Amino acid sequence: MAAPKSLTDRTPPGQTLTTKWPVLHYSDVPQISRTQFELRIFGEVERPLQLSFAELEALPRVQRTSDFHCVTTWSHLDNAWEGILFRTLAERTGVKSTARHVMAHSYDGYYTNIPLESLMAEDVLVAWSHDGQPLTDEHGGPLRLVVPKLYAWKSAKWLNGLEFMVQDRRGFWEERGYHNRGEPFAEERYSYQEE
Ligand SMILES: Nc1nc2c(c(=O)[nH]1)N[C@H]1C(S)=C(S)[C@@H](COP(=O)(O)O)O[C@H]1N2
Ligand SMILES: [Mo]
Repeated sequence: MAAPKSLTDRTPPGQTLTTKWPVLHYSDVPQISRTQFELRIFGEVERPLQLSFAELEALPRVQRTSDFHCVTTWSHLDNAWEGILFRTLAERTGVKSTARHVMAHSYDGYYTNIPLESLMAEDVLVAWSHDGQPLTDEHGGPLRLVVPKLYAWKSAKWLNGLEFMVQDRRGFWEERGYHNRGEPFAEERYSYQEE
């Protein structure tokens, strides 16, 4: 078995570890109950879906532990998430072969773009629980996206839409000077670094 990675190896360049879990977002915290909640899956798909929270919970659930890196330089390691693999949702909706990108949409009006390929990884999920507790409102409850291998601004809180796209479009922070891809270990922080 491979030796476990050291904390140093798990900390991307320019990041500092924190044991607290900071709360960070742009606008006010939307208060969405599980009964109000709805996830729309649309765009370049065979069967657009509109899932209630109960319908989501009925899908095969998974647990994944992963690290979280915010571009403002804090990292929070070993987050235990529970939810549904993005890949499971992609299979249910039937992604058209022309789709290459996804825009995640949130209840607060936030949106962020991610390459479809990055979302199909085994560690990407839509999560409703963190460290054994239901996600709090401030951390994105009822449901958030978790994309551990990209900076945390791609992990949309208060998720309510997944839009599959042929052409890429930039999200909220990607339009405001942040990198279109955002890989922490490559330190892809700002759009001026894009080739
Ligand atoms: N809907 C929404 N999701 C969002 C944001 C936001 O402003 N709105 N901020 C992002 C940023 S910059 C970070 S670092 C993480 C922070 O997640 P946390 O507050 O749970 O630590 O959420 C991301 N997801
Ligand atoms: Mo962030």
